[in-house]
Amino acid sequence: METLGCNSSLLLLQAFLLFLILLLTFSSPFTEKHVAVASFFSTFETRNVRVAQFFINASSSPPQVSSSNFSLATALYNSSINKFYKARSIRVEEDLAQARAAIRKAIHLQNYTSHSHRTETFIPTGSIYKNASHTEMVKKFKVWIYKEGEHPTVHIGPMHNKYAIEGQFIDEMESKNNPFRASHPDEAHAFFLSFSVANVVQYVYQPITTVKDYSRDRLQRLLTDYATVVADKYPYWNRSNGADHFMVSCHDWAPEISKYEPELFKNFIRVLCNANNSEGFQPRRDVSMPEIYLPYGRLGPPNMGQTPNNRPIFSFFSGRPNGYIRKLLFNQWKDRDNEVRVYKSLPKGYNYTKMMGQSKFCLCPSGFEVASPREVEAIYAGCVPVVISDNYTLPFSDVLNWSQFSIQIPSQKIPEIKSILKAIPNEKYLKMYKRVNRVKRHFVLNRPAKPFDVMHMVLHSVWLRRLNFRLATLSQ
Ligand SMILES: *[C@@H]1O[C@H](CO)[C@@H](O)[C@H](O)[C@H]1NC(C)=O
Ligand SMILES: *[C@@H]1O[C@H](CO)[C@@H](O)[C@H](O)[C@H]1NC(C)=O
Ligand SMILES: *[C@@H]1O[C@H](CO)[C@@H](O)[C@H](O)[C@H]1NC(C)=O
Ligand SMILES: *[C@@H]1O[C@H](CO)[C@@H](O)[C@H](O)[C@H]1NC(C)=O
Ligand SMILES: *[C@@H]1O[C@H](CO)[C@@H](O)[C@H](O)[C@H]1NC(C)=O
Ligand SMILES: *[C@@H]1O[C@H](CO)[C@@H](O)[C@H](O)[C@H]1NC(C)=O
Ligand SMILES: *[C@@H]1O[C@H](CO)[C@@H](O)[C@H](O)[C@H]1NC(C)=O
Ligand SMILES: *[C@@H]1O[C@H](CO)[C@@H](O)[C@H](O)[C@H]1NC(C)=O
Ligand SMILES: *[C@@H]1O[C@H](CO)[C@@H](O)[C@H](O)[C@H]1NC(C)=O
Ligand SMILES: CC(=O)N[C@H]1CO[C@H](CO)[C@@H](O)[C@@H]1O
Repeated sequence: METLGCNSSLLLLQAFLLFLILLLTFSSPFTEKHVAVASFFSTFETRNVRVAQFFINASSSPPQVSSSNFSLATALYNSSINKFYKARSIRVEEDLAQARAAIRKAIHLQNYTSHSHRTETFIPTGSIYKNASHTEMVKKFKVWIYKEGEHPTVHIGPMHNKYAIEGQFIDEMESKNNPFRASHPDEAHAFFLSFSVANVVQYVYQPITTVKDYSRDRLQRLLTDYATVVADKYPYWNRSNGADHFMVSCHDWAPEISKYEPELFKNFIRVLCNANNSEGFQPRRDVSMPEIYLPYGRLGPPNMGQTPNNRPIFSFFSGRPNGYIRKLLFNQWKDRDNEVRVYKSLPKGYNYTKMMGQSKFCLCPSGFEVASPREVEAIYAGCVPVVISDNYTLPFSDVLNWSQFSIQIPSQKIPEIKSILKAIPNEKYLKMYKRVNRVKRHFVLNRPAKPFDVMHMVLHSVWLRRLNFRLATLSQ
């Protein structure tokens, strides 16, 4: 599972530098010099206005800053100590300005490769992709990891089972060889709080004896303390109001982490598996990350995907009836239909991974939370994911157009699953099947990380959000 058809030369960072900016649907967005940031990724406009309003020349966006907004910027200018911070920020902003310019230029020229003869290089063009720039990220992006705090709640997380991506990401970031790691915070474009929600729950919340012990306050206070410590000790949090700071968590409780101090965390980027829009997930600020189930000692399941005409099962699901969506699914489909095969547990002798590899469509209903490892399992198995959820922001949807390689069905349409899937012409299914195989690389976990894999995709989502605003110091 470590490599998916990438040969090792491809993995060289150098090759990656040649990668293009790709995107496909570029319209030419960069018309005005100063407002360029705001229009850069137009999906983030609201955030610009709210967060970064004094950071950019916002003459073309409606100014709507809350009353606390200007005080920090003004304080930075007026304090002589902060002149140093200003100089540092200018350097960081110059880097980012160059990256934006390079992206604009590539889009303008429609030139997505630096060396067009390097044909082995993966070029993410085509309708699956929306817009992104990995090239500039790999060249420039530097992340500072705060060193404060101790194991097991900080700097380490779960490496296996359903929250594995949380610990794997932390471990990758903390690794000495991580090329994105800044050697000094002054050169960083973003700041990582290497805090593990899953580990807090595992180590701080023991023993759980009464319902009261589930209360989220301890978790919320720990993160608040951590953020307060780094904001007191260093200038970086205040410089951006937390907008260039992020954390990563796959735990079910993570969406609630910032509720204790909403003001402190209002710009903070939360990279979450549980990207439930009804639970405070904000697609323009936060990042949706896939949940990946990792057994011990493996970076993913074996590849058992069959060719399209070797898939006798039309659609398939097996799992526990957790959460309201699966209850609806079971009521409607369990043991009812040979083409919508829904199991609570597989009969003896059936192999889950193998069955996914033999299915055309894999149902991926939300469980106790919106995210489920099934999207990724389906993609690994070359099975078109059928995402059954409400208010779920799918992973990397800034960049990947999920409609091209998956079917999305809201819970009210569960009774129509069969008719929806049956209405898909075989030609269209074959296209989706191919695209599933093309996007697979973005969901594969490699250690160390490799170009365009899931780790790079997570970082890239943070990079896009960081490109989208400027620090105060450059605007005057
Ligand atoms: C990026 O995608 C958004 C939404 O699809 C689009 O509105 C915007 O123009 C695109 N920007 C670039 C740089 O292609
Ligand atoms: C901000 O934009 C306006 C209108 O585009 C322009 O007149 C003004 O010079 C810009 N200010 C700065 C500081 O660039
Ligand atoms: C510094 O503060 C004074 C008043 O406190 C204000 O008039 C001035 O505009 C501030 N300077 C900057 C650069 O913000
Ligand atoms: C794209 O840019 C690279 C480097 O700037 C250049 O070598 C190459 O010729 C360009 N390709 C096209 C098609 O313009
Ligand atoms: C950042 O702001 C907080 C709240 O205003 C303040 O307590 C803290 O001292 C500031 N940090 C620095 C480094 O000035
Ligand atoms: C959540 O999904 C339901 C059902 O699709 C929809 O009615 C509701 O408006 C959504 N809520 C939000 C906040 O998006
Ligand atoms: C399914 O079969 C594969 C290949 O033989 C094996 O690696 C995997 O562990 C099996 N899965 C289960 C759930 O038994
Ligand atoms: C998403 O959040 C809403 C609001 O908290 C909740 O009612 C809903 O059950 C959540 N969705 C899932 C699948 O857990
Ligand atoms: C995504 O794909 C769908 C289905 O093919 C298409 O209708 C839609 O316009 C695409 N969205 C973007 C932003 O490219
Ligand atoms: C101090 C300050 O300038 N606050 C501004 C923040 O944003 C609000 C809403 O737009 C303005 O009315 C305030 O003047």
